[in-house]
Amino acid sequence: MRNLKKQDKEIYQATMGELKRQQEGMELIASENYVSEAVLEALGSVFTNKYSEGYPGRRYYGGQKYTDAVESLAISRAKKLFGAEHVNVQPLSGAPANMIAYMATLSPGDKVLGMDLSHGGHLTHGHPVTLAAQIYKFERYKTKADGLVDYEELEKMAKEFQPKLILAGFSAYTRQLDYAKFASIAKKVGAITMIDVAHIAGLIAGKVIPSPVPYFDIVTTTTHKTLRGPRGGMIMCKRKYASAIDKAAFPGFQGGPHENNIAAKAVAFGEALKPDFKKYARQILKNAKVLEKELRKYNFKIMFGGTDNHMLLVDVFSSKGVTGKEAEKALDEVGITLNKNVIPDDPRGPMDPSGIRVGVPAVTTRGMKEKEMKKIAGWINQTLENSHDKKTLQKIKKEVMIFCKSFPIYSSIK
Ligand code: DSN
Repeated sequence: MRNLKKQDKEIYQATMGELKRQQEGMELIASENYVSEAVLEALGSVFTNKYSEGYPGRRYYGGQKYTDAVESLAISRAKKLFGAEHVNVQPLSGAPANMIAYMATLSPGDKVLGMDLSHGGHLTHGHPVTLAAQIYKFERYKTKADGLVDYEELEKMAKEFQPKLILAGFSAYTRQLDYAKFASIAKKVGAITMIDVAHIAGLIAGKVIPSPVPYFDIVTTTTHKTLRGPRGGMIMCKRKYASAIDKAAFPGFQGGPHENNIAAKAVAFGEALKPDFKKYARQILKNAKVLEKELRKYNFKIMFGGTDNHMLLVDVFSSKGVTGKEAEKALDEVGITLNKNVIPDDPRGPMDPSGIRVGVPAVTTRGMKEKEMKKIAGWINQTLENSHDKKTLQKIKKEVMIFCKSFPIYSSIK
């Protein structure tokens, strides 16, 4: 980054600080990952200079030879990766992707049945603070005590509520969804089906968990979580919804697409099509399982009955007497980054909930395996059992830093 270094010391220093933080810290935020240097290069490319409203072959401005090429490649690679009938790679991120999907399928006032936030759902699936909740009418289904979605209740709610759209997908839910059940309930009430796979897109692409693509009308995702691409969104859908989705993305909801980001998506999809990505996805599942087993040994209460994907929701308040906020802070102090999270029907508030969410996609990218998961579980336990003991936290911090340095990332960036 020699130009940045010469021209803008403040931004250069902040960037190097963040690089060091990522290199020396243990990243356990379930929605984060490390992209390849090729993805970073595409993201920082000259495509950032270009306006390209419209779609390949039908743009509003001239000079689209290369933007058309990268966007077409991104689309065809995504289609191959997920077996989707239609793909739109323009959504700027997950929240816009969901808004675009709502806009393409619903009219103001229409009803949506989505997953409750405290049971693993996402803000954009109808939380009252969002714009979507002001435009559409959301009802929310929950999970049962065994951690699985309550499909009986979902069917009952669908019959009573008569939603136009049934929404599956999540931000903190750790179990495999029964896609066929969603599709059959939706069919009974004549609802459109939508699933937000932002968290598990990489596991679907790596073919280590079942794909919802054949079952759902609309599939939204981000590209920067398990899929290990640049920050961004994407929508896949059945041919029937293609034109409505494209129109809702542009001109309905967004302006000019970010072609540098789309180029980086194409690079990431190219990587995900390679056999190594399957190995990566398989290792994510193994790592999450080992982490679950180890944390149980330390008497942590694991929510939803365990994990079938890349993350765990842990009730630290009932297990260790520390709140989610205290746990996040103490772990931050030792260089382990994760987020506080509500647990189902959390008796505590969202700013200081009972739980933490722990994810393994980033550490798996660094090459950490089962053996390393055992160490991580040990550090989490030690930290939370000694959260007020500065000396112990300092000792753990040093160990975590030395450990992370032995799994290097971005060593060529200076
Ligand atoms: N931060 C992302 C997640 O964790 O799901 C999106 O909100």
